[in-house]
Amino acid sequence: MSETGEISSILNEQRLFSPSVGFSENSQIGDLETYRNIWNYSKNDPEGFWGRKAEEMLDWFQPWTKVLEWDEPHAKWFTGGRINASYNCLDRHVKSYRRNKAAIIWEGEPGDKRTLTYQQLLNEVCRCANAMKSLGVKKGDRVTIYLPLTPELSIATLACARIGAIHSVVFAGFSSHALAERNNDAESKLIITADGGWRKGAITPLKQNVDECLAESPTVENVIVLKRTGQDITMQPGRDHWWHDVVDSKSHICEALPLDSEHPLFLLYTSGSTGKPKGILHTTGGYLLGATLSTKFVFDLKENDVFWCTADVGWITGHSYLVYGPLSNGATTFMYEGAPNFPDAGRFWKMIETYQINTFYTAPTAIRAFLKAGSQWPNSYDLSSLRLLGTVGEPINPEAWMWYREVIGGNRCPIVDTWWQTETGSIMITPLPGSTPTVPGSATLPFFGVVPEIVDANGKPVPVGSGGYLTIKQPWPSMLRTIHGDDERYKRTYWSKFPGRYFTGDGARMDKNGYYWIMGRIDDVINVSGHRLSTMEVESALVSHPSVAEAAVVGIPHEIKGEAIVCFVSLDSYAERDEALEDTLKSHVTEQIGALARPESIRIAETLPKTRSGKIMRRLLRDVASGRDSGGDISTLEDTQSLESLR
Ligand code: 7RM
Repeated sequence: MSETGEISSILNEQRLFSPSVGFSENSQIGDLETYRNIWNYSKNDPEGFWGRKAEEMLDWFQPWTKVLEWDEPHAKWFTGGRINASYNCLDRHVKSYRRNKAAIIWEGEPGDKRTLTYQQLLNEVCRCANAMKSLGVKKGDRVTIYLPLTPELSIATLACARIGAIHSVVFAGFSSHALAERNNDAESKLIITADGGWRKGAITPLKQNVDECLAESPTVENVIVLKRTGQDITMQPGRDHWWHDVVDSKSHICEALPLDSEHPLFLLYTSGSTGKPKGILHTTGGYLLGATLSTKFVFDLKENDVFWCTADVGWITGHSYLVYGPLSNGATTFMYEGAPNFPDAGRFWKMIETYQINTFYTAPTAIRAFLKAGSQWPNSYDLSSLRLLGTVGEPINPEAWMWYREVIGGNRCPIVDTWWQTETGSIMITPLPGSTPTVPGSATLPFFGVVPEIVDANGKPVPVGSGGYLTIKQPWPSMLRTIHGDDERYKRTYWSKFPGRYFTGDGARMDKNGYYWIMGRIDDVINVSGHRLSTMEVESALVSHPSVAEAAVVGIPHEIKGEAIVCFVSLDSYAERDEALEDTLKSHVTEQIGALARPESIRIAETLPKTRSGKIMRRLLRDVASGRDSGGDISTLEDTQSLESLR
């Protein structure tokens, strides 16, 4: 079986949670049959479906002539149409009853607070756009944005969109070298940054990083610097401009440019497993439609909701569900600058209580960290405003899912486990909260217009219940268009393994109810004695042991079995770290999964190496486990110390 690439699955989760009658009755898609009807229509007549949605949900300056031009693997959506993303996120709401509605409610890490109504946000975006124009930025130019999670981050993003400049947001946690690498690939003309940002009570020296980066980045002509932390920095006259000098003085009027639907909206860099980061290119009309439609239905958006997506705008999740999706829908989006555990592990819950947050969307790694910190933190705040919970970024283990449901959601809020990628632009596989019964650990069903299929190594669909490669059979509007400057890499990475299909790089299986179970990156699959096991399932078994907080599992070469399982675990704070623990955990995995999955070794670690967005970097752990030196790109690693101590 393994020659065809089938992946064995052992996870057998039976708990099923249906949305409450009250929730369903008040939701946009209130039953499974309605979902299925819409999905079938979107699958059978994608152009009809997407054309209708583009008309209903977005404002166009000029209608398109063709919904889709598909010349595999290159898609053009809504050709001939003219649109502006910033106009859709701002102007159209300002012309409506939403003019004085809060668009962004923000809290800084030190506790400072700001609220911007739609009108105020529009004014700021126009000023910023005028400032960029005065510095010579034109349609099609690239602008690097390297800002802390402040309202100015959204303002700068929307200002680029307004004048047709292409933004490349680089997460403020990246080093100067990582910034330079991205900046050079994009050949940005302008960098927008801040003196510093707050993180865990300390200052990240953003401007200093930019100065170092500029030594390696010849294309940059100007730098706009937001004063955030107030520490001393150097400003180079003629090149560096304070935000308050160059933006605040500008007119609050700047017409949104009518852009071709396929005009590039942004580049977002994502690290490949090896080699240099890929500049994922998204374009205007299709991306905006994906973000707008998914926000409305996946989060069952209500006019009065306060919607909180905890991601940074430096990641695709922040682009789609902190900025474009909520604002295009005219929603109120909450933003928080800093660390979840500053000054203590109650920070998030305190803000949920204060701002009466209704929808909370975060990552499994954060949920596991909260679980580890203890239920006493959320339990000391009133979380009853919450209506809906979401997760994204990694497979969520049932243990964490149940804690999230019980302790955060008070057994009342549906959980949407949303699967998607930087490349897909918007949510692809997800429950709809009013209609889809959920099972801990499953992302459940495809979103409208998404046609996934799980195949073996020969591209043949695998039977129900078997694991394989997750592919997408039809183009969708918010799909990436190419990799900036490297269309060959685009074709090779996503479209060559299975001709005619988009290859996600993830393993998955479908159960008898048609639910999808994402098994993690295909590179992370372990082959033990000819059985291909998903690392995620072994990790899930480990985390179900009371002593384990987090687990990462990798395969190392083994003479007999082909590969053997090595586990890295971090322990719960109260766990006893005795001699017997290794054996106990080995037996625990054997009990949960079977003798096949018995780990070769268990290594206790203080912390696990993660990307800055919280994904465990198994590639590095594989090197540690097999005693190799790590090559390749480690610019996304959060904490290089964790890797050192593991070695
Ligand atoms: C949105 C985002 C994409 C990769 C993807 C998966 C993993 C994301 C889930 C998930 C299981 C989920 N974009 N992933 N969501 N795995 N269940 N709900 O994270 O480009 O940064 O990462 O993340 O492996 O391919 S991303």
